[in-house]
Amino acid sequence: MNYEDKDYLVEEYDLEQENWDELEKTEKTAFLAAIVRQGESEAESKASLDELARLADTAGIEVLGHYTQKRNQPERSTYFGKGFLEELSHKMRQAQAELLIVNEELNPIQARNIENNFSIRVIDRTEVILSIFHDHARTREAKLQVRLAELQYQYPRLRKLWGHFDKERGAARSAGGTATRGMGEKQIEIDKRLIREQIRKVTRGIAAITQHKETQRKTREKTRKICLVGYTNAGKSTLFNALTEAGVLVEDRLFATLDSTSRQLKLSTSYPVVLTDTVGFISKLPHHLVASFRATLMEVQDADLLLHLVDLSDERFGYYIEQVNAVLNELGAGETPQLLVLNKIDAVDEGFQNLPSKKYPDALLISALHKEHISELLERIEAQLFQNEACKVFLPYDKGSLASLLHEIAVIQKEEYRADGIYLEVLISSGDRHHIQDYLLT
Ligand SMILES: Nc1nc2c(ncn2[C@@H]2O[C@H](COP(=O)(O)OP(=O)(O)OP(=O)(O)O)[C@@H](O)[C@H]2O)c(=O)[nH]1
Ligand SMILES: [Mg+2]
Repeated sequence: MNYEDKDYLVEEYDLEQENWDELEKTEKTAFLAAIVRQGESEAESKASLDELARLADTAGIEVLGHYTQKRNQPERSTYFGKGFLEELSHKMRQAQAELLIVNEELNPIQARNIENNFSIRVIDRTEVILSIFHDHARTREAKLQVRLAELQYQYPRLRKLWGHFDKERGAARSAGGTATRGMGEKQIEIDKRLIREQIRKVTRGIAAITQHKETQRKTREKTRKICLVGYTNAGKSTLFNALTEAGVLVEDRLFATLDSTSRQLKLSTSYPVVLTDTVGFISKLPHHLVASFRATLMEVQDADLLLHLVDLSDERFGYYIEQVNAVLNELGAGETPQLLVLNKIDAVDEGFQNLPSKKYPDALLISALHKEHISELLERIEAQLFQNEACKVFLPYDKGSLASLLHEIAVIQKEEYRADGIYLEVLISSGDRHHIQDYLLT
């Protein structure tokens, strides 16, 4: 396949023509519900539902109540028990809640049964997250990735996603109008073949992007790569801006960032270092989304160092750290060197600031917003990245090219031109030590 062919394939899936609609979310009020399993504490399930409420809020839904049912296994055909659902249906009518949001992914049969047997319009946590991603997607790459996750979610369900008001018409149109639909057809049914076709096209579009990134990556082989990772809303973009003055969008909402942005990071050596801001993680992140966002998350897999940013002002920060590490493992980046950075210390009472250092002795405390302890952070990054060692070197004058290389890759602390050569004191990374092996002074 030559270049033009590939370009053609990218053209083929045109998101503008495919209508990247704002979602039409007709339901604005909801009840939340979750199963509390044996061994799960009251506090855990409350925190998890609070997070779902925050997701709902970001998606533009007002939460009117939440309910939990204690059971060890979800009911196979309806997720919750029958009595619980009957009562819920009644309460929802009373409170005029239009939607039920379940805190886990429902399988297609469960969702259908809840809707049909209990007259409850139901969506799950995954659909809420997908709708937020849909609304926040700006670039072509993000849109393709979101679209892929949506299609994969839809495929076994054959029903429209929440807010995708007119999607079945869009699907028929983009397939060249091959599907003939009855004009008055009210029941929404999405043809599996059309979804498969779209999945193929979107996947090709993403593959082209991945390939392009791969090429870029190869040209950057020598560059050291640092990636900002963390729970959504931890302050990654704020720190990214503080370090690079890039002006990335910062917002107090979940999933403000969907695209990764990379910038040169200035350290004390002129060795090229690139810093990347990425999409935030969340617990129970839909599996399809992680898979779809592989192209965006390539930077994470490829990083020499991860800056794991944590919102210290949120009391659940320890849990978030675990969740982020779980996603990193899923991405194959569990073993990448990590620097734990506890952010938002300005929002934490001074008395509490030292507590986490017992559990996380290597962590660094900063405030990205107020640019506090940023220079310490840069020093730590440099030390971790290069594992710098102080060395004394004596170079004969015919090794002038090595001297200029040292100026690029090391921190020069002292340089003297003597009668028979150049005397240098340098900070150099362990990886670059071999350059000066033969000229070291002990
Ligand atoms: N008090 C305080 N707030 C901060 C600090 N750093 C960031 N914030 C706020 O936290 C919110 C989220 O910041 P972002 O930088 O958008 O967070 P993010 O991790 O990029 O979030 P996503 O892109 O949604 O995953 C914003 O309201 C920031 O102003 C800090 O050091 N102190
Ligand atoms: Mg961000």
